[in-house]
Parts: sequence; structure tokens; C-alpha cells
Amino acid sequence: MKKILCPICLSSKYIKKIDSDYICKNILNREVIIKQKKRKTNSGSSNNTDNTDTVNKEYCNTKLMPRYVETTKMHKVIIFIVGYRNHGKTVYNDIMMASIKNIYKNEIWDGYAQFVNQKAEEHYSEIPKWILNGHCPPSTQIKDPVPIVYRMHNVPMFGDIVPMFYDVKGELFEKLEKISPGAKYLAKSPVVLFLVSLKDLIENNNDDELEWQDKLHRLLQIFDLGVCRSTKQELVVILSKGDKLFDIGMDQKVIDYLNEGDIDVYKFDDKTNKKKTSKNVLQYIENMKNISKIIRNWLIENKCKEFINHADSVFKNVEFCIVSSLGSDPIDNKMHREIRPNDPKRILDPFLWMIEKQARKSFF
Ligand SMILES: Nc1nc2c(ncn2[C@@H]2O[C@H](COP(=O)(O)OP(=O)(O)OP(=O)(O)O)[C@@H](O)[C@H]2O)c(=O)[nH]1
Ligand SMILES: [Mg+2]
Ligand SMILES: [Zn+2]
Repeated sequence: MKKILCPICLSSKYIKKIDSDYICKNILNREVIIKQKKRKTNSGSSNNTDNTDTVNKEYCNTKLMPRYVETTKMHKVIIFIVGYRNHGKTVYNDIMMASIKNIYKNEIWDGYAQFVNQKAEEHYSEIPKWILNGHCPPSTQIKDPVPIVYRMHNVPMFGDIVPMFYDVKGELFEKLEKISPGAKYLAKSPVVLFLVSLKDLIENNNDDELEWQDKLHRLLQIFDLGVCRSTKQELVVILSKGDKLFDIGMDQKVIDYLNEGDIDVYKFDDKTNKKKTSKNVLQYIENMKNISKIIRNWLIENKCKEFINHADSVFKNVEFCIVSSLGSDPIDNKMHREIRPNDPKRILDPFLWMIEKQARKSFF
């Protein structure tokens, strides 16, 4: 049987079945205890009884719900977005979750989405509230995240997928010394997501003297220094707030692609939909690749070559995409009406990149 992964400490070694529950008994301060033990042994102490007395063991103690345990064999997709404060991470995560719901409700995909942990159930009741009044959620305060875990049934061509959304405050990515609460999740994820609002990078010059291209590069510098990876990962750079990118002269083909991207574009009507090679899904992914190339060239033409060179050397593969979670620009973080299912644009492109890279391998 495949091992169960604890979504908090990302270890699968210490899950214990206690009565009918599965509980993670990983010791979080294990290293401190081992160090203490070694010190005692080296000092030649004759007392060989439990040397760990002086340190209390801190267990992870995460309780895994039965529905989560059932997803053990399914593809987990870690969605842990790296991005500065106010660039749109939380809004993107929430609108993506709402869109996942809409995609099944409106029969764009034939299946269902299901909550797999308590956090998902709790969070899901919060999303429609702000979507209905159009008032964006406040800045995130969390640094140690508990993921929201879903199960998506019957995703065209990919089967069942289990996305795990971790949302943290952007401050973590502003300074190297702050990144550590996110580092272990980012290190484990085969695909890393950067989310940047170019318009905000260009406009917010009050914090420091850096030019926007250098601020973009700085995000990568902090990731590269702060996250200890053992293998080469893939990177997807999401350009957020795409509705504002026309103003900065983004390539018209990218803007057109964005504007034509409401939720119906994910209707991959195709007789082979459920099989491993849906022509329409492959065509959609091909189109995403073209857009990625155009964005890459636009960035190179706009003096971001250093960022691209660095990213190309750190990652196995670097792709770009564009989204608009709200579809238009709010005034004082408030939309003039509720957000409707067709307002978000190309909202699932980053998700398709993720599953294309993380889940597809085992389907082919
Ligand atoms: N024009 C436009 N504005 C957006 C969009 N998405 C988010 N915003 C604006 O950006 C603000 C910040 O978005 P958040 O998602 O809270 O940003 P964040 O990256 O989570 O920020 P922290 O939690 O502080 O790290 C929102 O309150 C909106 O005003 C979008 O698609 N288009
Ligand atoms: Mg946030
Ligand atoms: Zn754990």
C-alpha cells in the first residue's frame, strides 16, 4: 500500500492508526532530541536511561480524516504560491476553488469536487460570502499554513486529482530570513508557482529603489537561497491581475488570449475526453505553450533576461501564463457587483500546467 502523506509535516513515516483515526506521530523536534542524545553519550555519562527527558517531544499530531486517507493513491498537487504581498495570491486561490466548483456545477466537466479535510469545509463556506459582495478578502496573516484539500473527480484526461492549497502571507517572500515556514513545502513540490503582478511591480516604487525587473529577480533570488532542493523542479510563473497588463504594453496576442478565456474554454468536448489522450486537452495545452513563449519573449524584450537566465538554470523548465481572477480592476479592493462565474479569465491555466507536469507522467 502506498504511504499516507501528512499534509502538515509532509512525512509519511509516522502515521499511526489509533482506534479508527489516523494520526501523524512524527516528532517535530527530532533533531534537537538527537543532538541532545549525542551530547550526553559523548560526555561519557554512565546514565544510559532516557536522555531525552530534558526535551519534551513535540508531535505533529495531525488527525487525518478518512476521506483524506482514501486519496492516498491519487495524485496530490501541492499549490503553494510564491509571491509578494498584495499581488493576488489569496484572491487567485479562492477564485480557483470557486471555479472548480462551477466547472462541475455548470457541467463543463462531468464529475464532482469534494472536500477532503476540515479546513476545506470551513474555508469553502467563507468564499461565497466575499464573492457575493465583491469585497476582496483581507491581507493574509498566516505563516504556518494548514492546507485546504480537495478531491477533483474525473478531470479530463487526468482522472482524479487531489489539489492541496497552502496560502501564506506574501511577507514570507520579501526577505530571506522570513521564508523558512514555507521552505519545506516548496522544497517538496515538483512544480513551483510564482505569482507576480507586473503592474504592481512597476508602480510600487515606494518601498525601495529597485527597478521592477530587479524586484522580479529578487523573488527568485530569495527562493533560490532560502529553499533547499534536492532535485531540479519546474517553474510556472503566473502573471496575475492580467486585466491591468494592457496598460503596460503586454503583447496583444496575450491580452486577446486572456480576454477570450472565461470558464467555458475548459469545456473539452471530445469523445476521447475520459481517455488518456483527449485531442482537445492536448490542443489546449499546446496553446498554453504558445502563450508561454510569447510572454517569455515579451519579458526578454523588457529587460528581464537576467531573471529568465537565472530561472532557466535553477529549474528544469520555466513556463509562463496569465490570469485575471476578478476579470476587472476593483476600486479600493471592492468590485461594483458580485463576481460571476464568467468574470475570471484563464483561471485554470496554472492548474492545468501543474497537473500536466505533476500528474500526467503516471498516466502515460
Ligand atoms: N485588477 C485586479 N486586481 C486584483 C486581482 N486579484 C486581486 N486583485 C487585487 O489585489 C488585492 C490583493 O489580493 P490578495 O489576493 O489579497 O493578495 P495576496 O498576494 O494574497 O497578499 P498577501 O496576503 O498580503 O500576501 C485584492 O484585494 C484586489 O484588490 C485581479 O485579478 N485583477
Ligand atoms: Mg493573501
Ligand atoms: Zn505530520
